[in-house]
Amino acid sequence: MVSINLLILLCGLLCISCNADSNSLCKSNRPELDLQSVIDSLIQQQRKLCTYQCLTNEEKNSVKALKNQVENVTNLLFHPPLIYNNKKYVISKFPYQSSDEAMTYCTAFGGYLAEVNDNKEYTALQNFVLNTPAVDIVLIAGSDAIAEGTWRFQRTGGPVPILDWIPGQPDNLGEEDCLNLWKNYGGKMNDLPCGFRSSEDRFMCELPK
Ligand SMILES: [Ca+2]
Ligand SMILES: [Ca+2]
Repeated sequence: MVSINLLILLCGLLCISCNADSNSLCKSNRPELDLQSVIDSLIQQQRKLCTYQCLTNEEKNSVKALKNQVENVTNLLFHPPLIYNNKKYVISKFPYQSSDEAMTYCTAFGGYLAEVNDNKEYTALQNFVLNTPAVDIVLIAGSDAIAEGTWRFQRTGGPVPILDWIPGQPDNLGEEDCLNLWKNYGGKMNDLPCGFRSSEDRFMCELPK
């Protein structure tokens, strides 16, 4: 921060000397520096640094308290998390009324319904479901509501790259357009209704670590 201040001061002095003598080296053939914008950008950077470094102890304690509160609420609503690949995955301790409602919960915690992007992540999430007690069916991201049989992530619209169905699934029984991992079947995939199905069903969020 001290060095930024020094640089700002030097820039300021250079500006003054340029204005005082128009024939000085400032008016040479060298391309002109837009000193004002350099200064503006330095001041802006200094402000950014300040948003963290210039907090008072009282403010830092408020931030800490708020983080603790979020953690306490998270622990109330979700089973202990899985940390994988710089992400945090959590399974709800309560059912969902719809996949939209589940997504709203995930969004409220800064994330989204867990999206399986590759085989390693799939294996990690399967094991997470298998190792989490009192959980059987767990909703994750993926829907074929728009075109039956074409599975896409609700958030991005991108295709679900890994589809590893339980034998006999997807059966679209009644109308099943949402994706879940089923512990009873090794944590493999099944289609199930996007609305409320059972008070035993849970959902999984993918959150920033
Ligand atoms: Ca379907
Ligand atoms: Ca099914």
